[in-house]
Amino acid sequence: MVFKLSALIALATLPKALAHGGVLSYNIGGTTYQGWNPYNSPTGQTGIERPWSSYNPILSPTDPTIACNDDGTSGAVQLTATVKAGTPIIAYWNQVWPHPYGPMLTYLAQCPGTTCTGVNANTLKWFKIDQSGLISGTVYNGYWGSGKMIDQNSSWTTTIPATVPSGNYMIRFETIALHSLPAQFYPECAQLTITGGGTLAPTAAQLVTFPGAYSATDPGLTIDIYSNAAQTQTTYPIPGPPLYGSASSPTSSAGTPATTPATTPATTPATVSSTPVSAPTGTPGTVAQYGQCGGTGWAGATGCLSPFACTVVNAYYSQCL
Ligand SMILES: *[C@@H]1O[C@H](CO)[C@@H](O)[C@H](O)[C@H]1NC(C)=O
Ligand SMILES: [Cu+2]
Repeated sequence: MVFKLSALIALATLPKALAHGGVLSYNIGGTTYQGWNPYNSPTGQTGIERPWSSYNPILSPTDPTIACNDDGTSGAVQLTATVKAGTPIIAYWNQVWPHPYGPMLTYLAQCPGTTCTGVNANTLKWFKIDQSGLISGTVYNGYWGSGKMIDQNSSWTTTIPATVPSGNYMIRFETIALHSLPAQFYPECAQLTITGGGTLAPTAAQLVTFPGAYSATDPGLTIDIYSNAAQTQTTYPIPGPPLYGSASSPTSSAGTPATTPATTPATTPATVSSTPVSAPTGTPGTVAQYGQCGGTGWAGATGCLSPFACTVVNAYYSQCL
C-alpha cells in the first residue's frame, strides 16, 4: 500500500520534473558510465556520479548544494572512472534539455589523499576548464552555450586538459538557465582518477570554492534577458573564475568570451561536421595534440600540428590524436 501511494506521488510530480533535470550519464573514451537516477531508490545504485535528489535546480549560489547538487555526498557504493589527461568526456543531460538561454561551465577539483570518495565537495578548490556563454546574437534571443548543448543531443563535451597534474579529481558539469530569475543552477559531479597528466597547477586566482565562486549579485546571474537592454546587448559576463590555462593561451581570454565567436560565421560548423575522418589529416595546422579540431558547432581551427590527425570522436567532437 505504502509503495503504491509513493508511486502515485512520483507520477503526479513527473510533469513538473520534466521541465528540469541534470546529467544522467557520461561517455569517457568511448565507455558509457550511467549516472545517478534521482527518482530511483538509492539502494543498489552504483556509479561515478555523486548522488542527487531531484530534477529541480539550485536557486542560490550560496547554498552548499551549489557544489554537487542535493546532496552531492558519496553514494553507498561510489565508483571512480580512470581517465587519461587529454581525453574528452561527454556529459548527457535528460532529453531534450529545455533551457536554451544560459552558459555551460565545467570545473575540476583535486581531492586530497588517495580517493575522492567521502570527500565533502564544499571543502575542495575548483578550477574552470571549459565555458561557453553567449556564442552569437543578443542576450535577448542569441545563441548560448546551453542552446549548443541542446543542439549537441543535449550533451556537452569537455576535454581533460593534458596539462593538469595526475591525481584524484571531481569533475563538475554545470548549465545555468537564465529564462527566469533567480538564475537556475544545474550542477552534477563525478569522480575521476586522471592519469598521464602534466605539471600545470591552477593559479590561486583560478581556484574557487562552491559556494563562493558565484555571488547572487554577479552581473551574469542577475541579467534580465527579456529587458530592453538585452535586445541590443551582445556580450555576456560568464560567472566564476578565469579559465584554467588561460594565461598560457592568449586566444582564450576569459574576460571577452562573447566577442570572438560572434564574429565567426555560423556556416563553418556544417562543413566541418560533414568532413570525413581522413580529409583533415594532410592539412598542416595549428591545433596541438588533444585539442578540438571539429564537430557540430565548432568554428575554430581544424588543422592539427604534425604528426597529429584530426580524428572524429563523435558527430559533435573531433580531436587531434
Ligand atoms: C544522444 O544521447 C543519448 C543519451 O541521452 C545517447 O544514448 C545517444 O547515443 C546519443 N546519440 C548520439 C548520436 O550521440
Ligand atoms: Cu527547468
